[in-house]
Amino acid sequence: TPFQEEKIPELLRKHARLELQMRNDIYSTYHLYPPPELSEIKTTVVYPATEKHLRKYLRQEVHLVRETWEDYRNITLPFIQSQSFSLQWVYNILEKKAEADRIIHENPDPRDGFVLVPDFKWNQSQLDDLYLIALVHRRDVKSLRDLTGEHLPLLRNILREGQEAVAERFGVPGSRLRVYLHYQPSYYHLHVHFTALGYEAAGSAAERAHLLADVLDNLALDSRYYQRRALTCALRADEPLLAKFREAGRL
Ligand code: M7G
Repeated sequence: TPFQEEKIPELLRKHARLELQMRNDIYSTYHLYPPPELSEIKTTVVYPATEKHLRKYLRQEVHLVRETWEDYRNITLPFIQSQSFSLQWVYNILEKKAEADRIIHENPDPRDGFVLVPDFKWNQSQLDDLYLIALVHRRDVKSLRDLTGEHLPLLRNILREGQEAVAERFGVPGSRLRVYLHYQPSYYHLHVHFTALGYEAAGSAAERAHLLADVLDNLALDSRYYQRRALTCALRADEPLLAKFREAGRL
């Protein structure tokens, strides 16, 4: 986890063991062994893990695919319907069976409402790597691809209420937040990522992140925008979906 600023002096002062590597003029390098309370490693355990989980966390080359709407219908959709990660953890949050005490904000409307919780990648100890996710209540929207003008009220609620809730709880204004969707996501239940602007979270790069404010504008211009245009997806070399694109001669 990122160091908390006020702890840095402690690292260099009394508790830590320092072993000099080299010194030259005003420069020196050390091996530093921080005391246990300053050497936390945030750990996520997936147990039992499926083969798909193992693949998700293994280092792999990534390839870009341009997915047209026809590709989505003929290749991606049948694939995600046949094998995607279980959404049980999402339903547990929506039904308050898990993480209920962590909810930052909820709009309970079944159609246009959502729940905002800290992402499990964030330990909430410091704002540098602030990361929350908004999970929509409705269960019929898989991803960016399904969005139409019909979803504008829902998306506007997420952007406005999400920003307000983060400002109120964490003191981070909307202008300091990156609010975006992933395409492709790992979990096909619509959700929106909220990260600190200064934090380059995995998945915030141009080939995967779609800013919610831009998505709103695109849908306001053309209700079927995301059923008309091609979308770029970054697929891992070992991902069966990439093999499907290859088989179809799309790569
Ligand atoms: P994604 O875009 O579907 O995929 O985002 P990614 O994991 O490849 O980015 C799902 C988001 O939900 C990620 O940011 C995950 O860290 C987060 N997440 C996943 N799980 C299983 C949980 C969970 O159980 N609790 C919480 N709070 N967040 C989770």
